[in-house]
Amino acid sequence: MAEEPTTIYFTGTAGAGKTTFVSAFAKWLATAGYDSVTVNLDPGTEASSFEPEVDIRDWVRLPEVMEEYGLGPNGAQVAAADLIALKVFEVREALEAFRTDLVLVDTPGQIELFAFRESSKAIVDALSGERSLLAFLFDPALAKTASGFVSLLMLSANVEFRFRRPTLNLLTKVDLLPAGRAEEIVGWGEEPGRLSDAVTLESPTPDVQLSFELLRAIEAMAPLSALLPTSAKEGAGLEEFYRAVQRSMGGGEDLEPSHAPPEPE
Ligand SMILES: Nc1nc2c(ncn2[C@@H]2O[C@H](COP(=O)(O)OP(=O)(O)O)[C@@H](O)[C@H]2O)c(=O)[nH]1
Ligand SMILES: [Mg+2]
Repeated sequence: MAEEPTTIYFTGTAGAGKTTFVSAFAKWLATAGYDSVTVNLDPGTEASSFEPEVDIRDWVRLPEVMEEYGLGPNGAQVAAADLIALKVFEVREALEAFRTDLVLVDTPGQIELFAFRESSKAIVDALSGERSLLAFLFDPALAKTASGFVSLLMLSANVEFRFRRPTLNLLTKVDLLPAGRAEEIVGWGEEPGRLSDAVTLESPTPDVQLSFELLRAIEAMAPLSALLPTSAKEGAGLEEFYRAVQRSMGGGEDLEPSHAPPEPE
């Protein structure tokens, strides 16, 4: 077991599939013999199928924030994002009760509450050290068009830039895409030329120049990282994601379970 666990923050637009993916990935890890601890940092989550080991709702609950501060749901989300930062040491203490190699952190549904608030950087720094990375989830509802894909790439680069941590890009819910579509989208990430062609095809107007400039900026900012196709519903891409995490943390392709079944005597 490593001294410091690897912490993965799952981020992406609302409904991209963060909570579902964290839940499915934790189950896959357990089945494959790896241990992990799940942390929910979304005070508004209502997913009942997912029972995280550490839950921010033990300290900050959206309905209570709404009532206490006289706020509507949106205002309460923003207030809660900062209240969470005040509870980060409680979260860390709760986490320290677990000995694990891998911590999976589900972040608030609305990405701006995580990506664009100073408090989130404080949370990430308090909860994890060098061995931490981000998983940015591409919702196929947006990623299926070339312009939507470019927008998500920008957002992913933005998150990486803000948190200064390695960022793995995942395409979620591929079970919802018609045959061949996931491959096409993944291809856009592999070859910017194909993406440029798709952008032009989609809107052959003068505005397309802007998209090209954006594309060039993305290419210059960071090499396009491969987009990993996944489906939490069908369990697709979970092992590949685990391998990508290992590689990203310099652990090579070592897939030895930390808790192999005991040898018979
Ligand atoms: N078909 C399908 N639906 C999914 C998958 N992952 C998530 N969903 C659905 O997408 C919606 C949003 O998922 P959720 O995990 O709550 O997204 P979050 O806001 O990013 O946490 C829910 O209705 C999920 O059931 C998947 O792999 N396949
Ligand atoms: Mg969620």
